[in-house]
Amino acid sequence: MSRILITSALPYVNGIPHLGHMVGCLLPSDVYARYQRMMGNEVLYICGTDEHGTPSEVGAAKENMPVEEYCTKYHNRHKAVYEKFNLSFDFFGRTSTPQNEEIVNHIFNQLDKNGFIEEKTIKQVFSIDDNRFLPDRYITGTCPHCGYDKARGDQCENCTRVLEPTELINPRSTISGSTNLEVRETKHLFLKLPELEKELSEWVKTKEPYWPDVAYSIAQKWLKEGLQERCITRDLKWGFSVPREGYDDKVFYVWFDAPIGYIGISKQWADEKPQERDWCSWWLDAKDVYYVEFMGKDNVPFHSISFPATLLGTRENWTKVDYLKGMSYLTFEGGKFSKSEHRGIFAEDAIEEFPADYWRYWLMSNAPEASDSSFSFDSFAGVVNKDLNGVLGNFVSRVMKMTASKLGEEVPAGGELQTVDVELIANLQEKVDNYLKYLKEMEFRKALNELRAIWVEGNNYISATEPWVVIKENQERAATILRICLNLIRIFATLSAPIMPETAEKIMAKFNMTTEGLLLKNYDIKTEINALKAGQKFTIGETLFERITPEKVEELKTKYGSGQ
Ligand code: B3M
Ligand code: ZN
Repeated sequence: MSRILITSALPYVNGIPHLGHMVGCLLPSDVYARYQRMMGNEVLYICGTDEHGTPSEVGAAKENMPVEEYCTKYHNRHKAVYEKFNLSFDFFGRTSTPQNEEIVNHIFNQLDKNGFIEEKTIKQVFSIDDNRFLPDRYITGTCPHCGYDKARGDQCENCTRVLEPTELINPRSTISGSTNLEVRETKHLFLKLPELEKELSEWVKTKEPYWPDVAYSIAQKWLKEGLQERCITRDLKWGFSVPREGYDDKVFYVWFDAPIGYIGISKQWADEKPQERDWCSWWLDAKDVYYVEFMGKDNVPFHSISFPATLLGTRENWTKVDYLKGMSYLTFEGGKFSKSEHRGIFAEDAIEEFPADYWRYWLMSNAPEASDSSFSFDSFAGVVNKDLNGVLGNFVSRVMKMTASKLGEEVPAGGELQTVDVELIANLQEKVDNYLKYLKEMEFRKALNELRAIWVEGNNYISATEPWVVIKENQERAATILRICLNLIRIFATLSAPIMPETAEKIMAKFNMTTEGLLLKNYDIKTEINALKAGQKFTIGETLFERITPEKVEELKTKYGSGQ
């Protein structure tokens, strides 16, 4: 058994998650965590809300609320909606906790002790009308690299470059819109990335065979351009205070404490049950831990460069990322999801419209891996109707109804296998091996293609063997076919469990069983095809998936701003 540490990028607490966030790191990490648990491995799967920084301050001010209260309100909203999507975090915590502060301070002190922190006087943009410095998102302007006119002071989300507020062209205050700005001098602390560049570069090189191209090439691009010193403090009130004299009006930069938050949240998890949970064994001198991070591509520089450099600079043996799954973006019909423009469907609404598994299946089938992908209600309805209702749902109900009406509501005994059955087993084994290989490699689209092909095998088998015809002359042979088909249903439930946990549970409930204890390790169709024995009762029960009608699609398009 191996130990697999999995983190999903920590969503900003102020952002209401939309489908793009769901598929950008949360869902793929959940599928992977479920897969690893079903492989019999020990998993620690961590996520939480990223709470510090300007977005929270700006959001709280807009809602006229103390920032702590604001963060709690939105943290709870995130938590609730992720539960509805069945994200199986071992713990969903927060970055603004005392546990995280303790680890942030420890890491900062280590970096300082080892000479990787430097104080510098720098020029910052000060807004005269707002009477404050404008760090990060408090300032908006045109990106000097790509010309995008809504680039923020810390990063351009269009070209993913990390920026300094003073680099922006035509800058304005995000708070007041004022352009009455001036540049003033102020002191800040910097992480001396150039001094860590050589060892970081060597460390990144060892990852070449393992990291996906998106991640490796972003890291390489940064290293090629040469690392700059990174400012790790900000002129803000909301954040962790900096243990240095003269820093009363400053806090740590959110991107300094957010990735450390993975560790802080693990400590929060352990503190709940200190006798059972040892966060240190996952994070310090943990030789047997394989660490996988999931994130959107704009987060890759922070996870492949600044965070590992921060950990390297402590001269302590912190667990660093082994595999970094950087995802591209999901667009809404080719454009952006936007709450303010009522464009696109957000997670809280999505889950009111359809069960989680409809979304989980569509999103994972269309995961933006090698390139961006686009959501549309036409595609969504098409996939639900064809794959879920038409292929999987139809197979389950057809087999159960046919068996019930011809032979009764239990698995029939039947007789020996024939050539066509043996061929089915061989075909399935090949597809299952591929499916599991793709899940292991986090090639989600390919995995989902294979899963669909596995369900199709079931439909092909029943069409080829025609048990409804055979039964007229040879009841035993028909019973064998239906016994195989009923076992296929259980196999489909097991294989689908990482992607569609609720559906897997519903299917197993038809046999009066649960998904507990189902494993994917050494998955052998020859054995699994005989798992349900003759006499095992089943109930047809409810349909697994409802068709989405063209009228419903039109209604959804109007409601969520398609074609705007
Ligand atoms: N909150 C950015 C984002 O949500 C940021 C990720 C932090 S991961 C440590 O895209
Ligand atoms: Zn740009």
